[in-house]
Amino acid sequence: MLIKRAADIRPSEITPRAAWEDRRRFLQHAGAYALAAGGLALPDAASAQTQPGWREKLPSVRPWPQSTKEPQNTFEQVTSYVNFYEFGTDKSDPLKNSKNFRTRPWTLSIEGEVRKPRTFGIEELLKLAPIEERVYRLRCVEAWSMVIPWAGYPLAELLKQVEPTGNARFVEFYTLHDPQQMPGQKQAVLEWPYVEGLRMDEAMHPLTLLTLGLYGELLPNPNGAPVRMIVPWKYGFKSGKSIVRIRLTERMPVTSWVRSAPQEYGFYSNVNPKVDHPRWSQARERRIGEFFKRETLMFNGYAEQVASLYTGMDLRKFF
Ligand SMILES: Nc1nc2c(c(=O)[nH]1)N[C@H]1C(S)=C(S)[C@@H](COP(=O)(O)O)O[C@H]1N2
Ligand SMILES: [Mo]
Repeated sequence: MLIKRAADIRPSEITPRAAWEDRRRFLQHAGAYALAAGGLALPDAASAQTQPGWREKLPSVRPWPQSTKEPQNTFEQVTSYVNFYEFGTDKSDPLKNSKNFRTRPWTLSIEGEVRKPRTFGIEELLKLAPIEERVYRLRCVEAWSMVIPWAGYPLAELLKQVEPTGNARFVEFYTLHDPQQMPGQKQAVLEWPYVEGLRMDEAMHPLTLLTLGLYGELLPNPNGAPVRMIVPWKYGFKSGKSIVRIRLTERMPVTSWVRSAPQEYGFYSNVNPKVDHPRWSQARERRIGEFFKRETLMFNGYAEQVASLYTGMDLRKFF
């Protein structure tokens, strides 16, 4: 690896601007990077995705009555306008660079403060509880949003299988670490693997979705196949992709974004139009496909369901 931890990487790699700077550095060091990045130059965007799981129907999906009725973003938008830094920092990178990502076999282990630590195969996960299609809003901290028909079941269904102990106060989610398959991990954009976390009550909340599908099909690779989190009232980065390990802990996890830029990203990261990001406003957002910006709603529109989790907490302090 040529570039271990570039000192000039700006704190917020999550911003489009940072991604642009990244690209500029890429051009400046094109020769060196070409060697270092190796697998980044994968097949072009136009070529069809052929890996197993691409556009494969989920056997049975029942509608979820509380889905938002807002117009949905298209499959093409959801799979091509993507943040998944393991496959590159441009929105369009993951679609092309994840083409050969292998999601079978796949296991998810659950450990830490549980009475029955266990490893689940992906086939087991697909059968563990009835899969619902839940149309949720997803709002990125970069101030864009989409409406997406995810498929899955509450994470609580999985966690109750392993019997959390009384010491379990937080849940940590680990993305796969495999630089051979995930070329973005050859660059120190973040510390790998990607780690996210929730407080136990957030993890057990019925809106918190263990996500296995999208548009009635198995989760596409750019969106975190074969299993990811979706936490609809928090900024998108809380919803880790391609998860292989879940750990229940007594202490608050240090998440990837908190580690890389603690002054910009907090552990909670609830969508909150009143708490600006240090470098830009969070008051409004652009729905992908729309021209005019719309106002961002408290807790991304899920206040009625989740506000009580935070009673008595100063959400400017615990951002
Ligand atoms: N492992 C991993 N998970 C991740 C990310 C990432 O780069 N790596 N990006 C996050 C961000 S910033 C967002 S907005 C959402 C985007 O999910 P989507 O691309 O499926 O819409 O994934 C989140 N989960
Ligand atoms: Mo994001």
